Amino acid sequence: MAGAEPVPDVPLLAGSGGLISDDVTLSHAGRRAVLLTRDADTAEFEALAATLGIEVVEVLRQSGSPDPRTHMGRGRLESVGDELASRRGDHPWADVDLVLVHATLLPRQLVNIHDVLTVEVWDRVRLLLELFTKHAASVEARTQVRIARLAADRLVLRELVRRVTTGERLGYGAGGRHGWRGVLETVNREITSLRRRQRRHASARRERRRQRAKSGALTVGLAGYTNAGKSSLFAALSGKQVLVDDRLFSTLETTVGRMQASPRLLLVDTIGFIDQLPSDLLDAFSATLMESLECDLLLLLADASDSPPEIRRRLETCQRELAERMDIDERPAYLVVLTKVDLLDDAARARARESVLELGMPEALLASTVTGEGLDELRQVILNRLHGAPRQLRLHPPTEEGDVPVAALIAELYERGLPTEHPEQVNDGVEVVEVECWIDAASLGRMQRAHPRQVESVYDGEQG
Ligand SMILES: Nc1nc2c(ncn2[C@@H]2O[C@H](COP(=O)(O)OP(=O)(O)OP(=O)(O)O)[C@@H](O)[C@H]2O)c(=O)[nH]1
Ligand SMILES: [Mg+2]
Repeated sequence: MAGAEPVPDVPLLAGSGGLISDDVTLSHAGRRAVLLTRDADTAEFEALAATLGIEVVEVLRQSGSPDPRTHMGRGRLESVGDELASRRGDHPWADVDLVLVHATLLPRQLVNIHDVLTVEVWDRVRLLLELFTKHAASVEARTQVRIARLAADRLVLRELVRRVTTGERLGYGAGGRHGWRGVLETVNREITSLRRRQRRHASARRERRRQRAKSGALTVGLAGYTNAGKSSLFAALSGKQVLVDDRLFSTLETTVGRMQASPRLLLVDTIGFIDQLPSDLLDAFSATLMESLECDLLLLLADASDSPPEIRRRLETCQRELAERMDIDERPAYLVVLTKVDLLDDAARARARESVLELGMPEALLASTVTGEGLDELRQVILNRLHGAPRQLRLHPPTEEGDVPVAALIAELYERGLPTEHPEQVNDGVEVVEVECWIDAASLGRMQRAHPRQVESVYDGEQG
């Protein structure tokens, strides 16, 4: 505990970080902000802010290389600070109470900028943290977000402690040496206890995954940039309702569902990627993410309605994240799926496909969850990749004690695999029934052992 020391005014700087209370659910909707940037393209950053309901009233650009102390130039910052300090009611910045900086700042830079501007300052990390806090719906996701927030706050606190220790000028009157130290200790303790809780979540998750693998189920993970359409595709293939929204990072937790008509095939929807997601933040979500990435087949999604350079950039981000998270021999086989193709004409589709090939990735499949285009083909390709070609099975009617009716064998086939079409009328007395069915070798073996004489494999694809 910080003891009797007043809790210093960190939250202002830390984007109302984890320090105020256990449960930060501040809404930022309706806030107005000024955006400072050294880059030309701030569209994605502004979209992130808009997702929180924050309006960017002005974008101030400054070219040149970042200042190591303040990122933006000192002079520029001071003029923004003066403008903020002297504004009146009719000023376009009248209601601005937030300055966004389009960069991932060092703690030192964040503190220095705040010293000059004296309003709340968020960099990219802060913005993402707010977004994740808002969207975290499950206990596990909330734990993860809180760890990430505290970890970010801790960096700032360390900087403040360092300043006090080295006797540097202090922008924050409230916290003396003991004040910051006390808060830092509280934060450290809380992180430790949250990490313990998170490890419990992670091991429960691992156990569920182990159980699934043991039952012989195969998993198909969905991955892709945020807003690529993962949850929509998951819902279309599994029939399970999940949150679909045109906002960034709608999904922060992992949902598992069965692929329709293929009971032993599990789909896993999860959090999306974004360029330069701070690794602290993504690390907090690592267990969640890995549940989707450690799969038998990965669907790598890209929004086909993005421009070709944007498609490439986003797919490259996914590739990079995968490479960072998994060794090359652990990485799953994958398919590229271009989503939202209902929004594209033929020429645009061709360009989108071309972008995928340019990255050296395999030919993409096209899909739309709005029109349903491509979904059947996608299901077939998934089944083919996981089970090989469908097998031709011959089901024999019962002849001896212990044998079961052919109808029961068919029911079992639906449970263990997926017949390509439902067999015609079954006459259980006499007739042998031929069925074409996707089924993996292990499941077929189990069936054959359970029903000796009755399940004959006529042609079992290429798996021998
Ligand atoms: N036109 C069109 N829109 C789609 C399609 N699929 C998804 N969308 C829209 O794209 C937006 C994002 O879809 P989601 O399924 O939530 O995307 P996500 O990848 O799960 O997003 P996050 O969880 O936020 O990372 C939503 O507004 C969807 O309605 C599609 O096939 N066609
Ligand atoms: Mg989603």
